[in-house]
Amino acid sequence: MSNLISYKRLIDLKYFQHLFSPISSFRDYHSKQGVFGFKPKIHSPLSNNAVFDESSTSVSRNQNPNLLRLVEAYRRHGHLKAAIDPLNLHEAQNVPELCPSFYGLPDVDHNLNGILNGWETNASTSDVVDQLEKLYCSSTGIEFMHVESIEEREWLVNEYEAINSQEVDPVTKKEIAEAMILSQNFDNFVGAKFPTVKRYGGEGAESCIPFYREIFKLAASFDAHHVFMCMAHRGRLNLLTGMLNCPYELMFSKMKGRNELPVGTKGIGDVLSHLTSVTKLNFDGKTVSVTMLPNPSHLEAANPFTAGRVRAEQQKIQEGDYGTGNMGDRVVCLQVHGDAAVSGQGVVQETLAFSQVPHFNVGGSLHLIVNNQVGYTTPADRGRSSRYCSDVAKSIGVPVIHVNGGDPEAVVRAARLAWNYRKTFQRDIFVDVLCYRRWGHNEMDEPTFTNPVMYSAIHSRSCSIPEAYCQKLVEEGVMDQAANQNLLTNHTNQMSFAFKEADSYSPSATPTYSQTATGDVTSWDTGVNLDVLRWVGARSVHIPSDFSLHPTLKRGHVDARLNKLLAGANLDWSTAESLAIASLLYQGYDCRISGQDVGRGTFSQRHCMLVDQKSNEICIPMNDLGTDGTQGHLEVANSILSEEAVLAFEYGNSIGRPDALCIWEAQFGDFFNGAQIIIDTFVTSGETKWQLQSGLVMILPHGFDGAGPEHSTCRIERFLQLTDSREDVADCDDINMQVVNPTTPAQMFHLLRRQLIRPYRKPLIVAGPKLLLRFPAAVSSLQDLAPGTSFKSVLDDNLESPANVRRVVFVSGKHYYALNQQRQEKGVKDVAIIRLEELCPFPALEVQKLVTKYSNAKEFIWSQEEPRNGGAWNFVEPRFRNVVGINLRYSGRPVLAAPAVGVSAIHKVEAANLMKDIFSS
Ligand SMILES: Cc1ncc(C[n+]2csc(CCOP(=O)(O)OP(=O)(O)O)c2C)c(N)n1
Ligand SMILES: [Mg+2]
Repeated sequence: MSNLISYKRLIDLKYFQHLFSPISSFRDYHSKQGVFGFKPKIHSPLSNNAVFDESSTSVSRNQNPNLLRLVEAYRRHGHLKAAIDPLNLHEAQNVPELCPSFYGLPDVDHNLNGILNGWETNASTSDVVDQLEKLYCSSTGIEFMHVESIEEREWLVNEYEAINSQEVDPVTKKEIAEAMILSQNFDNFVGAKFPTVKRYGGEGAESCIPFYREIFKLAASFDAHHVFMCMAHRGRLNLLTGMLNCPYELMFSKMKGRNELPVGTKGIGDVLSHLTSVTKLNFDGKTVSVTMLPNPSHLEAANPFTAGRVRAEQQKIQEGDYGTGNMGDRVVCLQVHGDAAVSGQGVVQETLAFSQVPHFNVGGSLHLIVNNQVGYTTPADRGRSSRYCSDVAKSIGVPVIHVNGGDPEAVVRAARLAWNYRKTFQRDIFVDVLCYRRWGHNEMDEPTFTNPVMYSAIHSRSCSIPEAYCQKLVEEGVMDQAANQNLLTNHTNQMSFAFKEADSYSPSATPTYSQTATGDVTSWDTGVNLDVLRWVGARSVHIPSDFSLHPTLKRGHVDARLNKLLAGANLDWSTAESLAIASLLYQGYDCRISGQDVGRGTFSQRHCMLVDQKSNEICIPMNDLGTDGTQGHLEVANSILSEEAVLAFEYGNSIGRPDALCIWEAQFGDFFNGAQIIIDTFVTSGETKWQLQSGLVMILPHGFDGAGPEHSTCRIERFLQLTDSREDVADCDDINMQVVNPTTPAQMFHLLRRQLIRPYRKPLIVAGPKLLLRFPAAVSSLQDLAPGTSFKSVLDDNLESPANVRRVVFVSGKHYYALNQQRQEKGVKDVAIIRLEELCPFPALEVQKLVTKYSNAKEFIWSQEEPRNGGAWNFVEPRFRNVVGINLRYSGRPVLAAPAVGVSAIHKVEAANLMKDIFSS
């Protein structure tokens, strides 16, 4: 629908009301009432305001359609002509739609009421064009006509035209100039003192500093109490020291190669350009906390992590979907991107894709693109297929403001518009600041090898952006040259002092969660009173009387669970998982389970979220345990089909809510590898690099059942390789993450509870069940969950005569059941099968005890269903040899290029061979 038609339709009030009808009709997520962590948005934010003056506005619009078309053309296409490149490298584009003659408009007077903001009287066509050129084709170009909602577009027109018609006040001008000149001074100082340090300076992009300042200032003035931000390397050090109170002593100490962590801290630290800060800023008596989160070098990976961290904070203070007000009013997400990275990295799209999705929405993120028009050596036309580096924003229909970084006041206006838009609509918005990069990718890199024309423009500039702006303010009488010089001298003195102090600087401790794991191996009583378990178990399937439950679920889920609880036996996997979660909720802990289709469960096993068969309403029974409000809450976050961004979001959430159980489940185990970046750079190494403890649980359905190369394995070998378990001495609790392959529901129950009961946090990687979810032998009793019970890292066999055992088979995961079944069928009595339920930390002590127990055994075997180059073999073999002191024989599939064969007949032969190897000799 063209805008013209849409405006005409506005005369019809019925159509108008239809536009503002509940958004839930478009995105109803099954629930009109909402569930924990999601409140349906019933009214659009402005529905009570008169955005349109129905009578006069529409009449004048309809009386002068050609003028409206011209004005609309500027709003739609003005950015194509805007002077947004400070290097002026591109020829101005001729845009025919911006000529009055295109619409047959003579230069006559028009009534502008309702057509051009702030112009209520008559004006000539040429006056209108002048005004439109100023608004839409000077230092700022805005793209917003792709925004779906007419209400938002109207708002944007009004707000943009109003903000861009205002003069920036002299106080702000001075603050802009000072912030930029100090940033430049920092770069000059560091350049002189540390000529070989890669600082990825802010030179050429200094006008981003006033952007940050304006956002922090607005946050404080609107009573937002926390901004969480992520950014890559460019200008990061300038922001950290110049505005975020990162001590110069710390910065220079790090530049001198010293550790940013206090002496005695167990950790490896991170590189200079990943330094972080947590600080409070004060503006006009109002404060706001700003946290610069850590990030890995993998560009853009920190975006979803930041969003998850923000959402955790929002839950903590019960904002928006968790309580009152709008999401994002008090906790704000700011993401800073580079131009090449934002166009190239898929995680950007994934993160935007969930930005408006229930349980992932943070009330909109503010995005700044530090667009220096080059990525390493790659210029824009090689770095993307789209016109703008920000074009991914259009996939979610949010506005983009392109602004010339050479005009810092325009950048500040863009910041204001972005803030107001996000605050009003709780949606993302992008500000694309076009600037330049003074040096090569880093300060020692030679940029003219590859971009001579761009760098000839950069080198021939008569002065820098901060200098040009200060000069302008001096001419305007806003700034005093001498005072400016004074400011610089003081700043340089301050940095010189810090430079000397840096050698003796001792960094302060980074807060860690409660306690850190020790060098012990501990066991935790994670059992629960049986009456409590019966109660919460029954409530986990208790639904309101007027709820229309699917008959199959009534029988197979609700009644079946109640019967099992009554009998206290045959508890299946899903019941044990529910009991773990529900008992934690009962104790007041919150839980969040996220991933694709987790509410029902990929294998239709979980059903912690039930859907009314008549109304589509959702019921999450575990959120009503009948405890009079003392219980915690379960958030069921059925996610978009992403692994990387969603896992990073959950990791961020787990960092922000160490007091809550946070579970991410992959649809099938192997799909985790879409999130490998997050696993490598956050999950496995976040604690050692940044001292962040995460108790995130990753459930990865695993097991060879003939499903083929994919869907068979969670590549447990890769997780084991990523641990810092040692193969020469026994492991302890203080390991970077735990990797388990539990075989009974009770074991899963204890593992989940252990995550919260312990006073420290470690990520838990679970090779999760598929077949075992409903396997008759893989069941537990209530007694297995009783007080005094706990997770067992090794499960011994229960043979009557251990002394008769001649062969001990060590195994991990569901393969145990196949071996056991075969043993029973063959009546074998002298083969013991021992399950390693926890692979990392490697349970050397328990294994050693069992080796002693089966002292007459002649052979120790490792049997696995995975190919030899997969599974746990390469991990356990040296540990058995070096730590336990026995040599294992390998029994399993031969090496394979893919994890599993795709031909079921071959799979069956292989499976039979595994049994033969153990029991036929
Ligand atoms: C995922 C990933 N791939 C490659 C790199 C190597 N790298 C570091 S910076 C950079 C260029 C980034 O360009 P841009 O996003 O425009 O930021 P700029 O350096 O220009 O500020 C590249 C390719 C990286 N850090 N991360
Ligand atoms: Mg760049």
